[in-house]
Amino acid sequence: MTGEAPATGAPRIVPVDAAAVLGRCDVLATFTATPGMIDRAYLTPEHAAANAATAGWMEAAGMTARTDEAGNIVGRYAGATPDAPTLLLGSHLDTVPDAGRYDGPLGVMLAIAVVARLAARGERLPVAIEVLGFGDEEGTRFGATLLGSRAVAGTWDPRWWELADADGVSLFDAFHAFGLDPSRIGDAARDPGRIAGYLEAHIEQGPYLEETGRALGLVSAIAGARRFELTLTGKAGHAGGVPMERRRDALAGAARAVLDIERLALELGCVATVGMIDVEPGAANVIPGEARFSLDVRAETDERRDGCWLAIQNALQETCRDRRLALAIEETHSAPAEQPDPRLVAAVREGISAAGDDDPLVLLSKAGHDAMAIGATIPWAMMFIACEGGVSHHPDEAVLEQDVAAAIDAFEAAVLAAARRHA
Ligand code: HGY
Ligand code: MN
Ligand code: MN
Repeated sequence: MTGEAPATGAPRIVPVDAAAVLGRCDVLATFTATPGMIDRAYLTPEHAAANAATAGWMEAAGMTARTDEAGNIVGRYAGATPDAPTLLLGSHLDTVPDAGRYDGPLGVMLAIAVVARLAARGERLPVAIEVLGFGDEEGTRFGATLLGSRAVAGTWDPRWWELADADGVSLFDAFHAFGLDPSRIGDAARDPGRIAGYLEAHIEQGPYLEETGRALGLVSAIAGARRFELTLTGKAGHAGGVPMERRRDALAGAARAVLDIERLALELGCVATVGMIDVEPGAANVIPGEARFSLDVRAETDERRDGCWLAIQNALQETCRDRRLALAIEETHSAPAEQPDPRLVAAVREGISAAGDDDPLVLLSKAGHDAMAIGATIPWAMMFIACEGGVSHHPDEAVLEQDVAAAIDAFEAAVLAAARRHA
């Protein structure tokens, strides 16, 4: 690693401490579509505001900042030589509705804090560093998830252009409205041969680090998720006139399906969630003719997940037979379970050890992350930070400042270790 006096007249780079990292997550929380809650979706004005604020923090850390062809914000800190490969760091800036303020943004702010430390001491590494603030990890606007990181991984699917949001705006039109050119999406893809790897820091979104008194943890794998839109169709009718035994009530069928899904997930060691449901025609005095609901199924292995999905399908067909309903299935997302790169895991382990934990907890992530999309073409590893009560996807999401301070130290050491190993 070389030291390099900052050019005369260049602004002095100031390191960023845990309090500043948390303060920046608070600033990002103000960029929301819905006053009173954190709600920031892909390619929206609040996404643009988050990108702009993040670009400012990237530049203050000695990086150049740009918006890439998929709407991700990218900060670059050059390496010791112009032909140095690039180490990617990052996480996402979008949120679920009524989100917490750390799921995603904390990882981006930690990465910027690490670069600010390097720049403050004029240190250049054998790798360039790029910090990525991905625009669409949650997938809440268009249904497909990980769009920003999939563009960077080079796995963009042109069928996504027809995806539309709740207002009928297509992804294609949303790109134009955000100032992006859909025809250039391929330029967001990185050449894996020029990339040293990808490291992501993220809150655990589970209870185990806090329960074992640890600040940081290692990710052993990311569970693969499959998501569906399921539609049960019966027959709408008069809430008074139709005898109970003659009804084909789609919502009653969906209610049985939700409980079957919960039971099968518990029996088969998976996680399965019905997060959304819509009923047609949706009147108090009309028997529901149609119930449309989401299903998210995950497990440690794709085999176990797919076995659970098969069992759920069988239960749904039985309900349809019993209640004279019809079932339609649309798969809206599928991502395989992903394993990290052992060399980068060793670098993260070294980083956590530098922060004082020589025997870090190793955890399966049942939450999805951008790393699973990046992992299609680029080696990756992740570091978890404890979050209070494991709470996430909820405004009560919280972290301890001391854990964030440990995370900055650990992530900096992990970056240095990854750079050294790559060299
Ligand atoms: O759904 C997930 O696991 C992630 O938070 N998008
Ligand atoms: Mn996340
Ligand atoms: Mn999330």
